[in-house]
Amino acid sequence: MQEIVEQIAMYVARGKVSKTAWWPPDMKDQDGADEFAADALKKGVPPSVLLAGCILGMERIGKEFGENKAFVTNLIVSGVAMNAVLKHIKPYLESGEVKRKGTFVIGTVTGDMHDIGKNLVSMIIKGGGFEVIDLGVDVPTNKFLDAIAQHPGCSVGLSALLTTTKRNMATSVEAIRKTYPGTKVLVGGAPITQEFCTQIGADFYSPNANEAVGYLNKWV
Ligand code: B1M
Repeated sequence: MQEIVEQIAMYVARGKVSKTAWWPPDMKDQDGADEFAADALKKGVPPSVLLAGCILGMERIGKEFGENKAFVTNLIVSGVAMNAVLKHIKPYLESGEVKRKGTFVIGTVTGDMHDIGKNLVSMIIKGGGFEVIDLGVDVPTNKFLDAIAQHPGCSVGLSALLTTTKRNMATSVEAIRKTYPGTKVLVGGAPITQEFCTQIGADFYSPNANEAVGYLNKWV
């Protein structure tokens, strides 16, 4: 299984989306993340193994970017490659038996366009039996407030991937707290910590999707 994790990580880190993709030039006409994921699932590879490969690949390209060894365009193609894999594992992640334990509103905060982690959290929470209202990326505070008004009793999740958008998360959480004090607020994303969660008054910090669904299950 480790070989499969490494193979997927390579496709994602190098941004090899599919056989027809021209990037990267040295892999022209070779299978990409799309074909490999479809084939692996057919052979019975657990979706969690493919997911682990994606996360490893994203960590690698993120590290290279942080060291000025990769460009934003590399991040973009890696994101497309990861989405090509997620497309195949989505039905597995979302196939929770028990449906509609409650409603969960989720979005990436204002100024932040990162949605891969948020989408993953959405899928797993959906699979955990919740109705998920996904507000997308760059979500302003008033959009979170409107969604809570439309879905009384829902819980809310905010994702942020940039140090610079953490403050927008704080602003949104503060407004949610003030307007809808009973609403449970979850926060997550790479720069978010338990300490930051406590500081901004959110109810729960989750470093990953599984802990988020665990918290919702406990609370519901
Ligand atoms: Co950007 N980016 N990016 N990027 N990007 C990071 C985040 C960065 C760490 C890269 C680096 O420097 N090493 C860095 C942020 C530095 C910082 O602020 N500390 C960075 C930067 C700087 C930028 C730009 C500013 C670059 C530029 O333009 N100069 C720019 C900002 C654009 C904007 O948002 N306004 C930018 C743009 C982009 C792309 C658009 C090219 C692309 C995003 C594509 C997309 O999302 N559709 C991108 C990518 C792909 C990354 C990296 C490489 C990967 C992010 C990712 O998808 N990871 C990232 C480096 C890295 O993280 N290693 C990087 C995989 C995903 C599964 O993990 O999102 O962490 P993650 O989600 C996890 C957990 O965090 C958690 O669960 C998920 C599953 O385990 N989680 C939650 C997330 N949300 C949660 C919510 C919850 C609970 C858990 O409850 C509600």
